[in-house]
Amino acid sequence: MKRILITSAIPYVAGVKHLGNLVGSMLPADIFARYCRSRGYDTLAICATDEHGAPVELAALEEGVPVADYAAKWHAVQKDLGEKFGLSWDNFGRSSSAQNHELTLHFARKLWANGFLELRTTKQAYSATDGRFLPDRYVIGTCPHCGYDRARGDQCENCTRVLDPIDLIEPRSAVSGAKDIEIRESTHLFLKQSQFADKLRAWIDSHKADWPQLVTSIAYKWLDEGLKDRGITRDLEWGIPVPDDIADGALKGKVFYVWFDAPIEYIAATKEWADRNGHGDAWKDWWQGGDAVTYWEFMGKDNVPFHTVGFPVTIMASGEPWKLVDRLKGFNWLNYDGGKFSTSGKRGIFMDKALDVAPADYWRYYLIANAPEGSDSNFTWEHFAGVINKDLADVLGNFVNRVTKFCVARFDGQVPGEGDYGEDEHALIADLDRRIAAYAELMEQAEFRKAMAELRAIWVAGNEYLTRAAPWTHIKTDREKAAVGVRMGLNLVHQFAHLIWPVMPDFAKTIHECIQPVGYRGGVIPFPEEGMKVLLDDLTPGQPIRAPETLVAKISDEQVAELKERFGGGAA
Ligand code: B3M
Ligand code: ZN
Repeated sequence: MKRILITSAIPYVAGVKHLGNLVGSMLPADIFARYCRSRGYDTLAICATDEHGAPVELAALEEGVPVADYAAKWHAVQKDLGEKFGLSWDNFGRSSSAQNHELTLHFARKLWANGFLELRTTKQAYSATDGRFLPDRYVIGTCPHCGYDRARGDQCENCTRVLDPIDLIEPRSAVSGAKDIEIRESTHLFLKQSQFADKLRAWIDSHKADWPQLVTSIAYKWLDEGLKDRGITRDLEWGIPVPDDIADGALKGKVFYVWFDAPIEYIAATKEWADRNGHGDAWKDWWQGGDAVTYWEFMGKDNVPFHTVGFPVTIMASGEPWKLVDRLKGFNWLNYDGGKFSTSGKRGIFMDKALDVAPADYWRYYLIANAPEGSDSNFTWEHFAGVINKDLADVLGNFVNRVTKFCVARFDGQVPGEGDYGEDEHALIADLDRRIAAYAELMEQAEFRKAMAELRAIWVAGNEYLTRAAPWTHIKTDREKAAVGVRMGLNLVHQFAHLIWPVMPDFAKTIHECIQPVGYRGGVIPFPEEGMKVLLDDLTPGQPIRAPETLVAKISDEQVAELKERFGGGAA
């Protein structure tokens, strides 16, 4: 049996995530995980909150609460919102867990013992006004590579290059705006990444065919610029403390850099899952399972360098057989009305507010059908309303309503058994067999936009069939002919429920309960393994069905205007 391990980039714990964060990692990971489960693959989906690092420490400072309390509060909020969006993680962990402390120390000690860490004295930004060392990302200034004037000291979000604060032109404190940034000396642990350049290049070469070009081009850009050794400790209080047995206590009072321990949390969150559920060493079978496990990662493009260089080097340097990522699915940006989504600028739509506007499934479908795969994509309220109204209301919802309502009205709400399928039905079945196979293959490869286009084409084919079969016309003259159309239509409705479950689990459940009330106990709605064949025999003549309440409510022009007003718009 296939074993599929899935992680999505773990969101920083500070605050509520916006839809750009959702579509770039957590949502595609969930849709892929559900698809794998629907195929019966042994699947493990892992996410967590990223709880260390300067932003969290500083956000807690601003709220005036202890960092641990701050992190616990927002972890709970994010978990709740994720669940409301149907994100079906096997574990949504916390990078501050005991398991992550333990595993991060394990890796650090291995790397130290293997000679891949060394002490270096660094020059570090310090602000007398702020009275503290300033973490990299809290120094802002102009990027020396592209000239972007709000580049952060850890990375330029414009050109994605990784930076050091000291590289920035005209640096200032992001905490206070103070320009009195002085550079002080501090000792830190450095990971000798440069020694892994050849190994990394060979590994990335081996994935040229199965990683998106977006991902390999970012990885090569990094290698081509020459790999720098990277500091993996910080002058912060909140984080995983460096133990005294590394470097004889030279790093007392310092913690590991958040980007060192965050990817290790993928493994630790798997151990959290095993510990909580009494699965013993199963977490190790996932992470040291060799080729028996296929490991997929999902993330936005800004996280790609840390997953094609940083984390792989940690694993390679450990000398232990931990899995390297097999399939790395990276995403471009989703923009909001022509500008960036921005957490700090509160621009765009955030996960909590989104659910006040529309149910989770509307968002899941809209976002994944327009996912920023090949290039950035752009959210507008008009576009959102158009997709919901056309694809979900006119095509999917209307089909389900037409067939079920007609069956209730004219066939006592029972699957009609009269008549045999004719040429048109058999042609449709053959067509859908092909389309379902194509949809499955696209989902296997996590090609979401194309997969959604195929799914939509399947609904359209159903609608076109129903229009041709026109049971509402034939019912007056030829009840048997009408019965064939309705039976086929109901089987299609049933089929749709199975096909859409990975994307729209709530709709799938609603539809499935109407059409096949017996036998379904919730949970996974399996993929129709053999195209139409299996499911066509599933509905027994005489079996009762129901019509759902209006499945998809349209979004009117007035609502669009109101939403634009409420959420703001116009170019950033
Ligand atoms: N927390 C960045 C982000 O939320 C970071 C990802 C960590 S993945 C190990 O985009
Ligand atoms: Zn730049």
